[in-house]
Amino acid sequence: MVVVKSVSAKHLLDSRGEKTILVSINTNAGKFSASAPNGKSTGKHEASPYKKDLEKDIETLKKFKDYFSDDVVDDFNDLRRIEDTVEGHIGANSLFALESAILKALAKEKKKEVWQIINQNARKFPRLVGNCIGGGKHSGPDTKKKPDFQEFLLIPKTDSVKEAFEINKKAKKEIAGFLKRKDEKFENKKNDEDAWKTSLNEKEVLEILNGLKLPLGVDVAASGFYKRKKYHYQNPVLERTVEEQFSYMGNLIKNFGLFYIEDPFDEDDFASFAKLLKKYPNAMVVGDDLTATNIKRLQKAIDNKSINAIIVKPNQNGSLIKVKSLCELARKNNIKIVFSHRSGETEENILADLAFGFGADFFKCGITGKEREAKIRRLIEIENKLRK
Ligand code: 2PG
Ligand code: MG
Repeated sequence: MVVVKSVSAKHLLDSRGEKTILVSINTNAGKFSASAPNGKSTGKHEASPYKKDLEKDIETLKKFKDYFSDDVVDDFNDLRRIEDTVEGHIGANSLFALESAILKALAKEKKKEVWQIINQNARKFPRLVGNCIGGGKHSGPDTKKKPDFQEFLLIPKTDSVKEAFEINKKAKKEIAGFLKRKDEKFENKKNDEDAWKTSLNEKEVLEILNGLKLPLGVDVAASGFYKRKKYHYQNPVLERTVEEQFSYMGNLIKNFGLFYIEDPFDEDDFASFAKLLKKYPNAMVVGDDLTATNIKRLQKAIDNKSINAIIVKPNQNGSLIKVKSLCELARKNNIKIVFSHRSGETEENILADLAFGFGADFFKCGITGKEREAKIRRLIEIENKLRK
């Protein structure tokens, strides 16, 4: 069992150069740290990353530093004790980092891997979902012409994570060549998630990607350009009503054989999601901003038959106990689970253990960049050990 003797926290910079939290604990099993990532296209329903702000959470954790010594943690569910102590005092990012550090301590103390603390019998490897071209909020306000969709995703179908990673890296390189030919403004630049920046629009990008013969996905992140009941496209400039957005999404699914479509509508439009899923039951209709890793919103999506897949961003909720319940509810309702990085990432790799332990079907985590690769490599490490 683990006894948390003291806690400290400080800030560090994420891949975007923005501050995020690093929590360190001192335990009977040694010292452990974990950091949390930062989102940019944050859903309005996600839990607040900090109670008031980052510095205040650092202060609060300092104040609480001796409070945890009675909260003995001997298995995953004991994290609840920690949550009872800090509930209402710190935000989701801080709680996520604290619980992650405790899981690392528990794994060490029990001579296990972190994923084994969650589920000793986990055996299923998630399929990689890799962002190769980006637009929207992740490609910066300074980029004038860019796709309105936030992410264009490659989802290789193979049982091996290692092979999928190689396929995605190779495809991403190849894409640079295609972009050079089609996009006269292409400068080999990458965005927040290390995906290629382009001045092409979503249709032009999908036409290029279609040539790869890989299952394709998009994260429309539609809330980012939805205002006053209309979707405001910039490339080219045009407005789409909700009905027009619905038919446009349908056209893209049909014409490009889209396998995966995330947040095609505003984050409160459960009905349009449901309509799309009803019409295209073979596509993955994925909720991210819609569900915000929140169990009540998942239940609403289930009641409305809005989605058949859900993004799980543990730091969007903070409580790993709640993340566990959310995954159980999703699985019971045949909703695929997609564990996901954030656009502002650190080199923390616990996401791989969480995804594997919680039985994720997919792992959305970029393709290149040291913060993304750290997580994919950890998943490959688990694969190598288990498949030996
Ligand atoms: C998303 C995520 C990750 P952010 O919308 O799916 O790609 O973005 O972390 O900015 O919320
Ligand atoms: Mg998203």
